[in-house]
Amino acid sequence: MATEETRLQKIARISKNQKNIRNVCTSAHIHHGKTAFTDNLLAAAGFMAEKSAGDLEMGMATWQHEDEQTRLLTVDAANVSMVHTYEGEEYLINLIDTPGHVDFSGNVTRAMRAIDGTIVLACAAEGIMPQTETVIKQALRERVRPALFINKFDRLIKELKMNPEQMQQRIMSIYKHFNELIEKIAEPEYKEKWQVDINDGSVAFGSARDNWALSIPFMKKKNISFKDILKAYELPEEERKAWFWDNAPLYEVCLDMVIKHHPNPLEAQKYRIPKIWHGDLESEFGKDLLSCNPNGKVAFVITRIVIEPRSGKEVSAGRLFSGTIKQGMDVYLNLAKQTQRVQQVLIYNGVRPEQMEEIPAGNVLAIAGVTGEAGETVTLEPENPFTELKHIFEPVITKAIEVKKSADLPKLVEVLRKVAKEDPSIKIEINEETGENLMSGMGELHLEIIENRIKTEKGVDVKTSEPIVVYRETLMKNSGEVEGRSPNKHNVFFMTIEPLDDTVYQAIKSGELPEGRIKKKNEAMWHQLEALGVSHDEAKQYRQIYKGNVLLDQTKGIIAIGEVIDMIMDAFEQVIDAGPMAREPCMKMKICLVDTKLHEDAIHRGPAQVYPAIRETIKEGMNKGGATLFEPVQIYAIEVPNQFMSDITKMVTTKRGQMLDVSHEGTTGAIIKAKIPVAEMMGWASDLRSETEGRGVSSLVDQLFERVPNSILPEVLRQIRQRKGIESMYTTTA
Ligand SMILES: Nc1nc2c(ncn2[C@@H]2O[C@H](COP(=O)(O)OP(=O)(O)OP(=O)(O)O)[C@@H](O)[C@H]2O)c(=O)[nH]1
Ligand SMILES: [Mg+2]
Repeated sequence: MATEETRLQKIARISKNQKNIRNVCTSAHIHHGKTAFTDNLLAAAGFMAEKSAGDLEMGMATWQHEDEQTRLLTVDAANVSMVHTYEGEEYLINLIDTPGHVDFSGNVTRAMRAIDGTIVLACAAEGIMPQTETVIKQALRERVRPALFINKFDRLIKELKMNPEQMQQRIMSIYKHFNELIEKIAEPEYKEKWQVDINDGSVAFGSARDNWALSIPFMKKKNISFKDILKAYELPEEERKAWFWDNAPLYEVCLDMVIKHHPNPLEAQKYRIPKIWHGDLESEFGKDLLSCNPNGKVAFVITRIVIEPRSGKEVSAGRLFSGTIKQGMDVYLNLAKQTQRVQQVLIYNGVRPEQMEEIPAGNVLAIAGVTGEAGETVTLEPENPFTELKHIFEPVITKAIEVKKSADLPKLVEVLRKVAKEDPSIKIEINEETGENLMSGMGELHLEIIENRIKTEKGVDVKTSEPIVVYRETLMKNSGEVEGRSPNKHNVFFMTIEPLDDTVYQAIKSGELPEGRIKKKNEAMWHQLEALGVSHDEAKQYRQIYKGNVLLDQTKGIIAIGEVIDMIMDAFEQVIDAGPMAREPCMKMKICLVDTKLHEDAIHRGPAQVYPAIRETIKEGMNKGGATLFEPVQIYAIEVPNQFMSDITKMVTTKRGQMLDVSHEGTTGAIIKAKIPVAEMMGWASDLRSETEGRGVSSLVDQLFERVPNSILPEVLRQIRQRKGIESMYTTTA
């Protein structure tokens, strides 16, 4: 006798029907309502008690860490899956709820790899904010298609007391602004095609917290007007809830939008793969990826790792682009260059990962037993990996971290390794020599949360220093030819160093130009470089791209070059990681090996000879080329009531900041765009609060590196060197 299908069985069944899968995420400016939205969708799909859905105090279903509940904000991306019926057919919605705070926005970058469509939420009262623009950038970079949900509509009624006409105007203005951003940011092919359309249901509006949504087509179909919404808000609570549930159900309007407007994996992979995988599309593997072939070769990309605190088990969530992943399968990790075994295959049932025997291509899922890193491409045999998962911002705030009890020291190194794995936006530097461990993050809150998790979740008692800024070393002009000899004087290297072209640098920073050592005859990369304005001859000389710097081999006819090139690259990396001025990382340099004289005997040109020679040559070149320091600088949009304008202008200037733009919001407020060095940003949030009686809000718009002014350069250098206990290496000529 047939028994009733469980919810898990239903999810498993639909997971095999790729046409009926939608992989999506929420994305928005901080606190625009993503988690309330996700919670209410889960509740409607029967995964949690409806009563507590979207209720912050009761706890969001997707908040898996205590700190999220205490601070009432999302830190980690959360995967959930649910089933929705649309026009009589069942669909599996794999949804990732992403954090809005810019410190955690690396999670958004990574989630975008796993999904094909995003629901961008925008608060009806605040409108499109700087972080809204950032998430649109993050989506379009991965060819993820956006839809728009204008949230917190109730604020237009309760706080802004708008009439139906004003409401309509507000919606139209946010909708227009959203499309302008798509027009501005999208690749040429998608500028028009991916505009959202208020008349076709790719725009919805409503209240995630109050669990309702509408779109223009839905209003027409059900004959609902803006007046009806106003009236609904006059009803007593229970009646209002019932009215919304019957006439404007959030889950129905929004999930219908997802199903209709967002692509299924079969459609999406056709155009996403060429953007995110740079291998041969004509190969069998390439064809499997393009067609999302469940019977093809396995291709799974890890986008998020969770380490279970008790068992230490690593669960790697991500997207299966091709093949069927099975329990017990041996797989190859292309970055780690290792074969490992998949012990468990998990699919999300609501928020809970549940074990399955196998899951086919086109799904967001998780595997256990494999210890990779986020961004890893998991296949059956060595393959060309997916492009690197590069976040738009780099971690620029650093703290030294140490244990309180020396017995905990070995544990700390282990825990720091885990922390960096779970949150790849955290950068850890462990210095065995000095014992100084550095932890860099996106901002002060980021570091605070991680430090707290090390204490409470990982159980290591640590203390941290005041925040430190990490600078970059670079040079201002072409060094001309410089030479360096190995300690035994038998090997000579001739080099030139110059600032790297901006176009190439930007392409590396965005991840478009992959980093790494370059094998001979990488024609795909030559073409890419030529498109960036590099000559064909020079493109062929590229040997390595490392942390925004490049190494070129321009030597001719040196027979033994193949035997030393790896050592040269090692030494190049050593200099880039710790530059000659203050052991800060280097950026934006083009280092060319022009010629070399090598000892005939390999024994006299080993690492002990090559490493110091290359390091010395690069150091000499940087010196000749006007070595200097760059510092991280952030651009903020600061919203303040008009009366605080002059105080804020003063505050920006005293922080070595620069006003870039001022625009006025209505008649009462202004949005100031200002550029401020990170070194001066410490305590910014509380300064802003006190200057504006708590009414100023600032959000990060962009981040860049700029030259440290000459007037303060000697002092900055002195401080870094003093902290690191290093002698001055040389004084700058810049
Ligand atoms: N008035 C109103 N408030 C809402 C609505 N949706 C969410 N909120 C409130 O906005 C705040 C943030 O809600 P969340 O759902 O946590 O927002 P979020 O976008 O997930 O926040 P982060 O993940 O931290 O960026 C909470 O106080 C919610 O109660 C809404 O429709 N109307
Ligand atoms: Mg949230």
